[in-house]
Amino acid sequence: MRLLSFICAACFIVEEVHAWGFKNGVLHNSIWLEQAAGVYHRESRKGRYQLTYKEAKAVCKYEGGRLATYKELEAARQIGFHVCSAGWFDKGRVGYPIVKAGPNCGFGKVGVIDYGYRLNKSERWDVYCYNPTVKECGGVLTDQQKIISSPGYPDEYEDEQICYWHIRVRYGQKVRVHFLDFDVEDDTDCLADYLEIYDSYDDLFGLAGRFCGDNLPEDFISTGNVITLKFLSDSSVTAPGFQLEYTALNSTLLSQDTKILLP
Ligand SMILES: [Ca+2]
Repeated sequence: MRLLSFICAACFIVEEVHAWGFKNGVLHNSIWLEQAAGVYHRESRKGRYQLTYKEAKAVCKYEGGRLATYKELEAARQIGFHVCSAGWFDKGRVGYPIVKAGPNCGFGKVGVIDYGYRLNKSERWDVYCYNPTVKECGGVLTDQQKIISSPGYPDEYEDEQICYWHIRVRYGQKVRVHFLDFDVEDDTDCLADYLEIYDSYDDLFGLAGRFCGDNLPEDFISTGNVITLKFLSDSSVTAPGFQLEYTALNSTLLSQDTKILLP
């Protein structure tokens, strides 16, 4: 009987492993990783496919990393890193990691879809960076709706973090940010730790608010289809951080209302 129980338990484990393992060479997993094994994807703050090779290198360096090598990209892919955007990687090569074959991405293939070494380094693509110590935060988000948390949430974030989330929804839509939880080191003028919202795709223009403390900020609605969130923590005192949800709003109804109001 004990043996039978053991066998059944073993069957169960095999099934579990199977559900999350490779099936026909494809990682059977419904959640694709946004970063893995120190590799992550970035696009220009101007949008998709805007980086020359030189600019791509600068993006990785700015965050303390460097361009990923083919081997690093493939190692990340093997544990679930899946991105449908071609980017520069080491030595002027361009490609992207595909875990699950699909009709709209990767020509139905699985693997690092490799465009090879580009002769023209002025071509514009995204980039794949490598930084094994990178804090898990930030990224380029194009989903219609998503919950974003400070790194480690609901545990306290660490000192000296900087995260940028570039959010881009469809042209003609707006982005609504709704705060679910907020507790960031309190400080006059929020100069120590803060979350900033920019009504633009970078942190140069359109600062819409800087937040710290434990008051839940009000909802924010963008004027266009892009926003940037910047979270920064200084070298001492941490807190549980924040959680917020952004949603893409169709502004069609809104503009129809506006038209009615116009003379
Ligand atoms: Ca702090």
